[in-house]
Amino acid sequence: MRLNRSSTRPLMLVTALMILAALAVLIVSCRDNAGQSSTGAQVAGATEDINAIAEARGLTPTDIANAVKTYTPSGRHDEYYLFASGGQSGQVYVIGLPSMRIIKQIAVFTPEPWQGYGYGEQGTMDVLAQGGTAANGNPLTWGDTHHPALSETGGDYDGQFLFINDKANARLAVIDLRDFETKQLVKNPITLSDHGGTFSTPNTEWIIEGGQYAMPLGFEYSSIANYETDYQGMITFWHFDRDKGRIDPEASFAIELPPYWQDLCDSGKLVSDGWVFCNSINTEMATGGVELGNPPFESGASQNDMDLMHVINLKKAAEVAAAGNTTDINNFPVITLDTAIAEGLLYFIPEPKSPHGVDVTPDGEFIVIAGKLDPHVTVYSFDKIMAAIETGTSDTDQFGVPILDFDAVMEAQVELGLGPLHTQFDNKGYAYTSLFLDSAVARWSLGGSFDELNDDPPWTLVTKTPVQYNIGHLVTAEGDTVSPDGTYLVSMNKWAVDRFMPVGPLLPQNFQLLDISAPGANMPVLYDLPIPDGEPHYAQIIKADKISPWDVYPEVGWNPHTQAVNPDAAKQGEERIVRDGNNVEVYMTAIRSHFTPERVEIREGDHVTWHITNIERALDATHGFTIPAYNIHVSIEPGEAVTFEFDATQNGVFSYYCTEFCSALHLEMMGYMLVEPSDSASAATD
Ligand code: K7E
Ligand code: CUA
Repeated sequence: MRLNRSSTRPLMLVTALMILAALAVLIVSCRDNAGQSSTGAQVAGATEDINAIAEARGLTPTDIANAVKTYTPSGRHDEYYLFASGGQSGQVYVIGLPSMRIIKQIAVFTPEPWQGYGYGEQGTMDVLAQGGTAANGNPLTWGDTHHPALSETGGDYDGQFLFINDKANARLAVIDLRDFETKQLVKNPITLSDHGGTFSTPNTEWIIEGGQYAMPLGFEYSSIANYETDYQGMITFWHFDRDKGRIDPEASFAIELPPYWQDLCDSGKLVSDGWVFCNSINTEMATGGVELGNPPFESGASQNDMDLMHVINLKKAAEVAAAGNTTDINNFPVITLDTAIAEGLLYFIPEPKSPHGVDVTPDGEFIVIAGKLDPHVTVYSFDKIMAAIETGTSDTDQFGVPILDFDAVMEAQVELGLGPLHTQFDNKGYAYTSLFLDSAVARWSLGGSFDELNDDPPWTLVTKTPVQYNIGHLVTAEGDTVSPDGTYLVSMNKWAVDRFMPVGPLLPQNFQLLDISAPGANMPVLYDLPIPDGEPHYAQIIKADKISPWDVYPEVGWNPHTQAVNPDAAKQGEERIVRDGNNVEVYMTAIRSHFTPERVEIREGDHVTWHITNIERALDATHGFTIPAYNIHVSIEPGEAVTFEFDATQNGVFSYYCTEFCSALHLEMMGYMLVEPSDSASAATD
């Protein structure tokens, strides 16, 4: 082998691969022969250096292959964006694949100082206020984010918007992917906890928010002794207005459901477009009370061999809601359970056993349920469900909801292992299911039109890859669309245990990247990424070229909350301080390396409205702004105009300054706010 160092780029790549192949052999032989390598003489000096590094670091040939699959040189961009829920952080993470580099955290339900989210800037204060207040009247300042959903066009991610739910408070958020900022929070008006959200219909007309723990809809008190009569489940369909980039609560509605605990949902697509599938747990309607001698929830809610998958005719339900055939609860239109039954909007299908995930295959034909207390996945056929609805059934639950015959609609059951939770898909006719108790990812083959895509017989377990440890969700590239990619899978593990250096009793979560590009039994783990900020649940992965965010805001004076120029924004050359009685308005601009004005003189007791426009047009020329002691911090990105308000309650001298190291003279980018004491102020007026 001859290495040509002046070769062209493709040649260099070939050379590099040859080096790696040689290296793999070399390391094995090094280990066998205690450093006496027979192939070592054949490769050039640089390669021996690599070999020495690998040796010193104890890297195996597999490690090196994995490194080459994920290593992303400085300056090179990733192939995919992964959007992950941030769990208890209430935020969303943005991660590049295959490098697994965390690129951004998007502030959603929780104030975030760097982005100036919830520290005075009016737009973000308004967004957080939309999320409602806590029981003590204070703002809610966290969320338990679970399931992000990218907007879709024709069943494919279109890269325009991202939605995510807050399970703790039954809220949704809308994030605009032009600037990766949260634009809207919506509080569910009839229930307190959600879990089955967010899921998008194939053209994002509807964002699905399923509930979780049954309660009296509308939050009114009722004794738990009245559980079966006064407590309800629900599913809410939020209408998304794509032109406005906002959920339109006026055009949204909910359906009342029995007080089972509805868990996850998925939207139909292609053949099943217009239908929605949600599973449920606790069809036993256990109400707990272990302290009174009752069975505890975890066993009380796990008695039945079958729970009930909810099959909902969304298309028809939307017509029923539009026709006004609803009841208002807290001024929100709700289709009652009786109406849902009478109009044929709701059917049940038995599903084993305390299931967790429900996932629709890319062709829309099959619905996969994973029962966490059953070692199988159960697959239902949409065709058969439609036929069974057509035939009709006399079987109902105690609330009168028709139950379809399990055998008539079940297509297949595949035994995978212990604790199956969630399922994703690829482009080779495989499905991937997380096995929580086995701590593994199972690859299994689909039937139907997917059968021809691989050599494995339909509906069979193909292989399992162990993951570290106790996987919850998994996500494949473009995995919820009509055309998944089949390149990468990320295993979202609940426990890290020994994977990272110790950091005390609270350990990070562990995201693991798997290469699923080869068929059959080959499905290696490539990389571990610790997540230090909450327990993410679900994520979605989209091709990088589908996302085209703005470099800088389109025009100077931009208001990100209206996505338009704010006519009242401070303008260069028109900076000023205007007083009207006790109201003071400050019009300020920011550019490297000064604020104009640099002195703001006001009086104690003034109400201050302060506008700042970043008049920069250069990429990444962000300025931050803080007034110490007033808990004000804003981030002003190029072109952005921000406004914040406060009462000048504390007199004294306040040095405001830029908080982003923006230039060599960044430390000089400051000014003084002088707040004259009120007694001397009145003295001055006299
Ligand atoms: Cu954690 Cu989707 Cu909320 Cu399963 S859910 S793990
Ligand atoms: Cu602007 Cu530092």
